[in-house]
Amino acid sequence: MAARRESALLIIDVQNDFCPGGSLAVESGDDVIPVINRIMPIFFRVLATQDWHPPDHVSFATSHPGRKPLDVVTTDGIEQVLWPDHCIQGTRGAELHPRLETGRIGLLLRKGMRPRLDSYSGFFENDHRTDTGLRHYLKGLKVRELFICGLATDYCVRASALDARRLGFRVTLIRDACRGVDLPRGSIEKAIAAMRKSGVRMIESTDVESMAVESMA
Ligand code: VGL
Ligand code: ZN
Repeated sequence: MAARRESALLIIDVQNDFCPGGSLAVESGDDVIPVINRIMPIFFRVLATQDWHPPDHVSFATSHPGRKPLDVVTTDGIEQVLWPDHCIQGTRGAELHPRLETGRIGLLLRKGMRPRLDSYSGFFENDHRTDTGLRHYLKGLKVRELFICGLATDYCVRASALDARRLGFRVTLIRDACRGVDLPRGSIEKAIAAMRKSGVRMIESTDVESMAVESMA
């Protein structure tokens, strides 16, 4: 149940660069903000991630002469989709969106900080080995269930949800509190299917609200 101490809300990458006007804008990305603000108070714990890249990051097309955004390269044996420069440490684009209420965020975890290694997931970087520490934090607090929301459904939300399942958490995706890039086309749908297959439950934010009412009744 949503209000239990063993469950937490994990907000992925609600940053200016992923919202309209940003350098890697997700269509209607900012529509998730009022939804997330509304459900945050229901949760005993709220955590958030922040994509936080150095200026010459491996995921930027500009770091690979002759390449353009959405090209795929292999670096150090890892397939890397190339993106426009985004979420550069210390820039306005990297800040959490100003309308996102941050008062109840207990942990803000930055990821993607290594110049040559990207990190979509909040748990492991894209080598699937380098640990961000998030699982130890959650384990230490006896969190067993995660409700996940944010940007982008087909990249960082997907990777975080799949890793959380692999690590044994119960995982629920709050669908109307997520938006995706959908590049290449169809990738949101594919991401939803992959998450479902791994055992991620799909709900809407109104379901969270009614669960909380039930649990307090
Ligand atoms: C993301 C692409 C590149 C995301 C981050 O937050 O989903 N996508 N960096
Ligand atoms: Zn990134």
